[in-house]
Amino acid sequence: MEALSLARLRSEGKPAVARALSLLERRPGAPETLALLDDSWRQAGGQVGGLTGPPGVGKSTLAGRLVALWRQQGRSVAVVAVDPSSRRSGGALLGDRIRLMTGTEDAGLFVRSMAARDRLGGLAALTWTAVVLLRAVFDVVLVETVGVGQSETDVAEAVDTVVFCVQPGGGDALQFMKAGIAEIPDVAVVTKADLGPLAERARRDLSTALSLDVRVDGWVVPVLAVSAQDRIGLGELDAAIVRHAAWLGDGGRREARRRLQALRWIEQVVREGFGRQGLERLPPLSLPDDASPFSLLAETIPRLAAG
Ligand SMILES: Nc1nc2c(ncn2[C@@H]2O[C@H](COP(=O)(O)OP(=O)(O)O)[C@@H](O)[C@H]2O)c(=O)[nH]1
Ligand SMILES: [Mg+2]
Repeated sequence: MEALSLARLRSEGKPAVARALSLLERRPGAPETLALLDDSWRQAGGQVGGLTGPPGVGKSTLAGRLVALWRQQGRSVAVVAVDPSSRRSGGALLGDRIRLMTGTEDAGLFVRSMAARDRLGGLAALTWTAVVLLRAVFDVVLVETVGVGQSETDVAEAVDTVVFCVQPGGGDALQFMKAGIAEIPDVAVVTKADLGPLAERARRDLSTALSLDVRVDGWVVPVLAVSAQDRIGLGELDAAIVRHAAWLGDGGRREARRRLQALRWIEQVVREGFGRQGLERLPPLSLPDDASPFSLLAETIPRLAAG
């Protein structure tokens, strides 16, 4: 079969994209995979958003609404549901829900779920390469994680804009401060705003929690209330995401963020393949403007393997 190129993914659409993603999973080190990822890295036009927050907070429902909105705007969309538990159900459910909300056969919408890998850390690493590929093909990529443990920081290391979701009455704002992840969200959302005063109170708590820390990057996190059910605040959320994208576009912030993610990804892959000792032997990494992290890793691995 002819090699999968970005041009082919764009012209053949979803079936070719699905084949490319399974290539990433099955043959991550193959020359064909490397070529595809190098090209994707250099043609990274798409915006990448991430939805994170505890299970049940309303992420999938909100994802469905956002996707419908973006499709109405004429933007092509890829959705990735990341489920660190071994069940595939979460992602499949998301797919069903989104298809229900947007119509069954939409060539401009690609939905894919990723379940746990056997090895620790493997899922996050795979998610990132999938995101790199998808953002070269689609206008928007949305990643939904099942909010347990590591996944908040994992999603921050794969996307441009992290939308952090809490629900009314959950005491989440407090937990969130305790967890010390105030640097993670780029946009904060209280879901289920149709629940009334409880939602407004949660929004105030979250605003207060976030204002206690001035972020080093200088971005002021908008705190919004939305209801996916009653379609409240969706336009405002979209506008906040667009504003963050514009902010990232200023002074090369997006490229800097993506380069940092790339270096983290290399470290992750090295840790997975060579353990802690491998990491310690890793030479200091930097990624020049025109370099691809995939080629950098491919050059680094034989050196580590040689010891
Ligand atoms: N009242 C209300 N319920 C919602 C809203 N959005 C989602 N839900 C409900 O919350 C539950 C969990 O939603 P889901 O999207 O699966 O959450 P996820 O686990 O974060 O993906 C479901 O029963 C939804 O029907 C909303 O805007 N208002
Ligand atoms: Mg969900």
